[in-house]
Amino acid sequence: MTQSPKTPLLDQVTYPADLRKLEDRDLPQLAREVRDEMIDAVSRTGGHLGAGLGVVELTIAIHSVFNTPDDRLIFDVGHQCYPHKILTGRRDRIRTLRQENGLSGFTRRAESEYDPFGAAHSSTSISAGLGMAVAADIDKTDRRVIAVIGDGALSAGMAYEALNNAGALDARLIVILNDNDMSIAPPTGAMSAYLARLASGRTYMGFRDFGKKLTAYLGKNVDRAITRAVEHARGYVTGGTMFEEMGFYHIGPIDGHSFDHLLPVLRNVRDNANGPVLIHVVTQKGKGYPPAEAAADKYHGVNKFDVITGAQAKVKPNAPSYTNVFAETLIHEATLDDRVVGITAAMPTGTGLDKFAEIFPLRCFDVGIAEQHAVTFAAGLATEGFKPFAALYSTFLQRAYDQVVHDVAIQGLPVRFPIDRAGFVGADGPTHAGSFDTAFLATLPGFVVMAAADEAELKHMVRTAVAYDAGPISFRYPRGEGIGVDMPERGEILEIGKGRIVKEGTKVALLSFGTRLADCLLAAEDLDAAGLSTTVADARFAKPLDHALIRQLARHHEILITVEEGSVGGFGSQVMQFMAMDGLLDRGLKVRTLVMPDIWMEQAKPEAMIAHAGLDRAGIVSTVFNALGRGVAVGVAG
Ligand SMILES: Cc1ncc(C[n+]2csc(CCOP(=O)(O)OP(=O)(O)O)c2C)c(N)n1
Repeated sequence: MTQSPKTPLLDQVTYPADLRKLEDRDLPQLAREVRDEMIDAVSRTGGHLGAGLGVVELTIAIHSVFNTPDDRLIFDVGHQCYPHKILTGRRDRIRTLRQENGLSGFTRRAESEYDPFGAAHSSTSISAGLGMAVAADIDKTDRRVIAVIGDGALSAGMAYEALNNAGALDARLIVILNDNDMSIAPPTGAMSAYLARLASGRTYMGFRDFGKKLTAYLGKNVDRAITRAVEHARGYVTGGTMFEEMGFYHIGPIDGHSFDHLLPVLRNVRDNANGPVLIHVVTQKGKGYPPAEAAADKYHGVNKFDVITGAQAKVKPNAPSYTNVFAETLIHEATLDDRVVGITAAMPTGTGLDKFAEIFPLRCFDVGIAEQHAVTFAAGLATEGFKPFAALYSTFLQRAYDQVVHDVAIQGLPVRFPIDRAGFVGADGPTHAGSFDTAFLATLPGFVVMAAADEAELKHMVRTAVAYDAGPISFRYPRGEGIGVDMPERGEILEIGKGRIVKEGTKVALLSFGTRLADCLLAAEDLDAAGLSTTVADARFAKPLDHALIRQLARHHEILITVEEGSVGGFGSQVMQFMAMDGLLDRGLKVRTLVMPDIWMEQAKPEAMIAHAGLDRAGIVSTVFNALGRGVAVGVAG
């Protein structure tokens, strides 16, 4: 955060074309200004800080050397794209990041022509880039395609599928491996050790050999600057690296914070490379902001913070978070049952399994960003009588669907799926919303699918999952804190497929699946007050459904409303299917299924998203009134 005495350059740069007018020697100053701008913006909005700070020089260098947006620049995950947004016409909106109606926290095609590919889930950039490179080839355009991917994202299988394919196609694709030796947590696995070895200097070759190889490969025009840069970075890695074996020309490691290193290498690759090239760039996550550099997580994701001290705003919780309740309950159950093991795919803190790992280091596995592998790995453990808890966010479980179907469900293996971040997640927007898990799991024969209505229910469900060994079982719970209910000493083992009536009435039945139960109870107060006696039930299970409960609600009420924070095709659809086949719809019962709307809802506060979806107290009440042909009573549903 050094203050520059010179006149600000950033004010002269709205688009990369402006940046290309600057001299190379101006770029370090521009980098300082972009960093300051980004730190100030994120201090107000919260968001991903460390990753963006680490790629300021790299982002500037790419835009200065390549002709974006005609040349395609793809950021893997996209959480490091804030400097890119500042430099591509979005600086004036950078303080709206992740807010309702503001800029997305990730790259988004709809937002800018400088974002040729949207992301948020990791490890997609090489595949997408390869598609674009092949398209350019077929179209005979001279376009370059650059994919920037982190060392953490390189732990996912999809990245290797793409590398393998790119090598075979000999496509003109430039992959920049942004190696900061960090995922969200420290990276795990043999690949990260391999990259560290490459970067450690032991396998470096002299610059003369690099020059010779480069000349042979690129054919022409290897200037002294590049050999100097490479010498300075201690060079080109000896032949036979994994990337070379896969058909890539491999350059690096080079210093990703030095324009002297970056610019000549990028220019030479731009002008001369005809096949796939991988440039290994070493950067520091959180670079240039001391509190981030010093933090264990390099300020991967932050709340609003004080720029001077780096202290993040802390919201005092009223109740424990669902993630904590899950982790603590699992730890408790695991002390009583030594077959319980935990699995996370690069999200130890986010899932709470970091706490589990502290107590049971040998029974907890961080497999890297590898959800597919996580699920089949869990299946393997289950075949040997272990009780694996594959703790994934709803949105990331999507990636492992075939593994869930083929490796777990068809074989009836008792893998436990704690599904965190179920429902709306707020600032991360549609890529991270936990919308579809109930729909895609409840269709699978033999699966047990649960949702916790509150934190005490979550405790019951963890214990139920430990005890249930007859096949796969899942339980979903949202981001954030619980509602402050009394917590039992230990969870109960729930009867599989049995819901519960929480409040009895006679006219309206609200059947909730998950944490919308609290709003159903509030809605019931309003409905009772309006003379509509209301029953509220917590289904607990979307599969197997509680047929007796549904029959009872259907037969003894005028109207039945299902409520869930999930997509169509989930709980409500399962209930409708059952009622249709059971003849419960034949006698004039009014039914409504409240689900998330059929749109990709942009980021906003979760409460606003729930209200917009009509899944809050007011939405439930007005659904009942509309169904009964009554106007919404003033002062009741507001
Ligand atoms: C499929 C998937 N799983 C998990 C995540 C959560 N996630 C976001 S960023 C990240 C770490 C990425 O590490 P790396 O690629 O090295 O980038 P860095 O943040 O270090 O720049 C993870 C695990 C994700 N985005 N996508």
